[in-house]
Amino acid sequence: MRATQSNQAQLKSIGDVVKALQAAFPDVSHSSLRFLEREGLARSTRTEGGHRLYAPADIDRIIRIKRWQAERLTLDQIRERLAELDRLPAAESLAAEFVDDAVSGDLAAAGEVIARADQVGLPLATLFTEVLTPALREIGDRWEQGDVPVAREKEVSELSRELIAELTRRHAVPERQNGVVVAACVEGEKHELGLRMVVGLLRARGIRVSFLGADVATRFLLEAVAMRSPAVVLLSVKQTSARDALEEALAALRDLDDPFEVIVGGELSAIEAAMIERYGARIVPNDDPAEALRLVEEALAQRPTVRAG
Ligand code: B12
Repeated sequence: MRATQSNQAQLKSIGDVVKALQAAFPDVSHSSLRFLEREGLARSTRTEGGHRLYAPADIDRIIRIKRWQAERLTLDQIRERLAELDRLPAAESLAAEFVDDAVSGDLAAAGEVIARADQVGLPLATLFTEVLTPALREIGDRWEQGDVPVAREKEVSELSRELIAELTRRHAVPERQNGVVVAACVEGEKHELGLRMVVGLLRARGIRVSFLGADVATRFLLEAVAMRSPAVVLLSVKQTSARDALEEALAALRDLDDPFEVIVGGELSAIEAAMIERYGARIVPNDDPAEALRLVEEALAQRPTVRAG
């Protein structure tokens, strides 16, 4: 398959993929990736000159294969699991199944939808952004219309928090030593599931994250920055009412004059883009967690040494 111009920016060369994966999977090499492709397991696209390029989904697939190899699955067993993955219902059907189970109160079944999809290798980013996120938004809409009681919405939020934490732990790979990310929801912002997903994706790439969770007062954010000397600070803001807290945090971070990058995500970030940029911070295209991963990787690559533990 040839690489199109639109997805070119996200593509990595075979050398970059080997470098990125070697800490977690020391046996990954140019020849092992070519071997997996000859076996019909790994996928890549090609440049005009015939060089292999890997999209994020291709890299997720390789990680999945390497995990299964580490669990001693044979190539045939891996082939079977990958075929199961290809047969998995579309993300939107999985989201609908999750919503139905969750709204009817069968939280175990809702959790199973996610666990099963994860087990056959649906990429973490897809599980997060194409299954759980739309499912939670749908539940929020139904709650707003009075179709879902508050107590049920709270149960489902808590289940989702547990699922995201579990998936994050399961997919985490050994940490690279090239910088830390501090991640927090601004003061008053209790919606933390989106940022949790971003943290999960970063840890799945071996990026070290100090995650402070929901509703973090600016003084504690500054404390974390002093403690960790991060290369990147990630902030999340969803509710309109948290706007002033965001501005306070951005002003305080700018005053530190430290060489870290500030990246803001969450639903309010696009609306407040002008204010955010005034403080020298940036927003993430489409508020997309996978894009955040790319921006963080870029920032870490520019600042390769760890300054503090
Ligand atoms: C779950 C939920 C809660 C849970 C949160 C639990 C938790 N641990 O996070 C609880 C019960 C605590 C809650 C409380 C409230 N909620 Co609420 N909640 C929701 C709900 C149903 C889902 C939110 C969610 O988790 N979505 C899933 C996540 C994964 O998606 P996301 O937040 O959209 O994030 C995505 C992106 O924004 C991005 N992202 C997020 N952060 C970051 C950061 C970076 C760096 C990047 C790159 C990307 C990124 O990643 C995600 C994937 O794409 C929404 C409904 C909706 N339409 O969103 C209402 C909703 C957000 N809540 C709302 C309200 C009003 C409230 C309350 C005020 C209700 C009340 N009266 O008490 C309180 C406020 C609490 C507070 N002080 O913050 C409103 C917000 C209106 C507004 N825009 O201001 C909504 C939209 C419901 C509605 N339709 O009215 N809520």
